[in-house]
Amino acid sequence: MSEPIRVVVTGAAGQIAYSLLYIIANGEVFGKDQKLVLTLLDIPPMMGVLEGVVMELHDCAFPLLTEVIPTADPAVAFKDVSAAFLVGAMPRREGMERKDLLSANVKIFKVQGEALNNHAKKDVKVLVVGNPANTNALICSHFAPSIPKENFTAMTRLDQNRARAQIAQRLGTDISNVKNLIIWGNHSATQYPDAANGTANGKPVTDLVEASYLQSDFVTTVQKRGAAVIAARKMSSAMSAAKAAADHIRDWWHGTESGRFVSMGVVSDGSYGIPKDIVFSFPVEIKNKQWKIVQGLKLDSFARSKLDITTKELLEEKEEAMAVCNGN
Ligand code: NAX
Repeated sequence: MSEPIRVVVTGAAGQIAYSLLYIIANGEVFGKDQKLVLTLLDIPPMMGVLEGVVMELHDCAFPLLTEVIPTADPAVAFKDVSAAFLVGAMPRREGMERKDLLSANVKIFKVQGEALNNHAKKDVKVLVVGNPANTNALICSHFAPSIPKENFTAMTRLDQNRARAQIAQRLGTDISNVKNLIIWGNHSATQYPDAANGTANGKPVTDLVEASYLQSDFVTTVQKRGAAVIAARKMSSAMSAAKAAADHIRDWWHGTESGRFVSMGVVSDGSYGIPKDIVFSFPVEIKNKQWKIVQGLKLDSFARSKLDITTKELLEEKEEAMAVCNGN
């Protein structure tokens, strides 16, 4: 058994965290021999609910969980953390403009970026789940200049998992046989789910599934899957979001097997002609806790037009977010 590492989950009294905390504390992210101290951040009105979550974590009797620290203070939550799941965010309320939501969340992620900068380990791995996830990750990194910007990522793994599930169901094959579907761009309805490099049972997905489906219903089903879950469940995706967050950090921590890539929102380095310094979902491979954007994949004119749309949205979000930060 190694020394415990500290891991923070924000929005810890919320519905995604309720599923996520079980997966983390059960050793499915950092390994079955890695002891953990969990710090749980939420806002002051949620401290009572959070106390109930803490009771349940104790009652699960997880062998790896050495301590649980609930708090409303970012300085306590982020102290010496090696990994941060930033799930908590302001939800969109009825009548709220996209701009209002962005503005509320920029303020939250500014505070949390500063707290990471001042209190976390310098090699902390940060995953932003709270929406708008890509731009929140960018803001967080901006306010944590002492931490490498490669350490800030946004979650598009749920979209990737949704894409894999769609293809596996269509082909009637086991999901573990479906690989390398890519999510490009923003975690929003402009994302581009791309099957051009995907394989199923070692064969190109494009040889197995009609192009007309891959370019229309497949794309829109994945883009709108979150809304479909809300319409059915009357609540947003939580179990699947928690599983995806765990997948994202587990792969970052332990690496990806050769030839398999995963989608992550990362700070663009200009690959594939995407402007630098926006958080954009790319296919990545991971070794020694470092991700690398997979290079040399072909993008046809259809794919390029989709990437342009999602890029434009991310540039607009960045501009709005920076205006909020600068008090404009
Ligand atoms: P809930 O509303 O159930 O929980 C959010 C929790 O965050 C609440 O307990 C709230 O008090 C807390 N919170 C608010 N402000 C906070 C702050 N400043 N510090 C700490 N905690 C704070 O939402 P849930 O369903 O858990 O979703 C959380 C976020 O994930 C939302 O922003 C949602 O839009 C986003 N999602 C992102 C997904 C992705 O793929 N990137 C998919 C799932 C999900 O929709």
